[in-house]
Amino acid sequence: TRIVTVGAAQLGPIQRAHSRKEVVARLLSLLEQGARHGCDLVVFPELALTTFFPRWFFESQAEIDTFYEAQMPGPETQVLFDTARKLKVGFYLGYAELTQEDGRTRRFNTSILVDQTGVIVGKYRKVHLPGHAEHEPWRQFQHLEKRYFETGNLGFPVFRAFGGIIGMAVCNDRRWPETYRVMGLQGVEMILIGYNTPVHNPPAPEHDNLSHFHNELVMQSGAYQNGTWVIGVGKGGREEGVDQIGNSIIVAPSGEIVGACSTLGDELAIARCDLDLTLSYKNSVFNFAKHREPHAYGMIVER
Ligand code: ING
Repeated sequence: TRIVTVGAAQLGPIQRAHSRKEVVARLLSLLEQGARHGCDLVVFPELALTTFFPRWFFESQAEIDTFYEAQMPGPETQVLFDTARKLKVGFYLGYAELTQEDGRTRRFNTSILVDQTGVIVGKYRKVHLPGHAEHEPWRQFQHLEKRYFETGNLGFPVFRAFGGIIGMAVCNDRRWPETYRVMGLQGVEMILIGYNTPVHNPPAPEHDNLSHFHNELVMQSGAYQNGTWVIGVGKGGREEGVDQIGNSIIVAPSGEIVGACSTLGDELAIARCDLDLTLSYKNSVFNFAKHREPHAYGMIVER
């Protein structure tokens, strides 16, 4: 057995008025709670340092950029890394990344994996950006990720950490089977996914009553079909007037939900995840080497 004790650290609403200092204090409290309960790894949501700002249309780039981190760790987040090292508990953190690359300013919806020595051992940039790029006033609220972020340019990498092979995804990525399969083909044993998911999806309100079902469906199938653990951690509650689903879950390679949050606030759900449970799926029904037929799948990667 290779047990990784994981804490799914769901966050309640982060209102616009909440400072990074206040939010980091909430993250710290969950990280310390996780350490007290023997967690090796704590998983936070997508964009976990600020409110979900793509729900608004902003004219001013300067105002938009107040929601990004130009350094990671930066002055307000350094304490998370110091605490990880002190308590020997790693974490996944979703945040808005502002960076200079290829001689220009880039903006990504990013997640990092920090190990138990407080070192960043992995980075991912969200590939599937939902929503729209232009202001759409008809919507009860905007979803301007295609305006505020570039498509991730790191692919779907996996990282050796916590005694296994760990991958990351962000929010909408979890709804696309390709996300899991690309990491599955790299032998992933645990996929960490932070999300901010509103109950209401303006383009398809008829799906709203299925928001929890769809959230669980995609992560349970992704886990089972690739023989991997999946840890999905959301924001919950009413954030700036928008209800978020919460519904954070810990899914085993069998597809079974073995841990879950049951509130819409800051809450830690913990499970002891044996990475060796992946083997009975990777060596039988989803033995890719024996059973996959890539020659038949070409259409999936055509533009
Ligand atoms: N949010 C949502 C998500 O993919 C969404 C967008 C909501 C899609 C509801 C479909 C239905 O979970 C982010 N941030 O991707």
